[in-house]
Amino acid sequence: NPNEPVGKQINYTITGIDAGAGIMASTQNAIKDYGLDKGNWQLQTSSTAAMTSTLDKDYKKKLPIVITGWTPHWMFTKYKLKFLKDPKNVYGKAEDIHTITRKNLKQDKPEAYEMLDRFHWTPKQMSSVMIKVNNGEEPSQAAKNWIKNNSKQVSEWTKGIKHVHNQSIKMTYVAWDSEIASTNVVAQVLKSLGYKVTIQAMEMQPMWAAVAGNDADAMVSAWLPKTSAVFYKDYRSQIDDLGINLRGAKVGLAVPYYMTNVNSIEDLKK
Ligand code: PBE
Repeated sequence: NPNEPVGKQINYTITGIDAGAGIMASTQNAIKDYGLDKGNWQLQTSSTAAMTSTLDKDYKKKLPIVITGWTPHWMFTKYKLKFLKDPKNVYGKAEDIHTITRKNLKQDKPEAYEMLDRFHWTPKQMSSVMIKVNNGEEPSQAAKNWIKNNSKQVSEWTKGIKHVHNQSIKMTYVAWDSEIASTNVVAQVLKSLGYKVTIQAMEMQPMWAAVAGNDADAMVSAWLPKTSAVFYKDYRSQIDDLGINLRGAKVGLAVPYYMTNVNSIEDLKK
């Protein structure tokens, strides 16, 4: 019934993604901090694929839905969505994505370290790879194509770095669309320097633990300062933070544009 409060219409449910994601922990905090738990709001765990498929279904019927949203992601290209205002700043204003390596990578594989240290791109560039993959292109192929079309920028990441022989490098990532895009691009560039590159998808906690424990060399998937904060804090002394590879990401709760009466997380209490 469209005349009922939005919470009632959607069973007081926020449609989320995989349990390990930082955005899920932040959303649990939001539910508490905004007192939504008192209104029986709950966060539904699923996966990005399940969340976007529910969004697709509801969007076509212009039904209300509240999702865990972030950019860069094609959900904001494919659908007209808005972030809900977050006056308590639970999700933070903007996020950056950092490159993290194991300790001693600089000594052991200085060429890879240097390239990883130089790697940086924009939300728009990351989105363009994500959209190709969402349209069915193989991630490695989408990465190769992107590199071909951005050869000038990519050459800045490798300029003067000497090629290696018989060296391997292992990257870990979580299979979120954004990290599939960035990890595949970096893997292809490391390949062009002569490395045998393995990329291994895992959950967020094991990904951090692998790099901290020297089981993996690097990852480019640390959303900070808020989204991966728990892991960053736990592993800070066991990893190297090479700094920002993408500036201006964002995380929060999002709704479709047609939910004109819902503009702030506070509005969910009505
Ligand atoms: N995300 C995408 C991740 C980081 C990348 C926002 C879903 C998260 O930890 O929430």
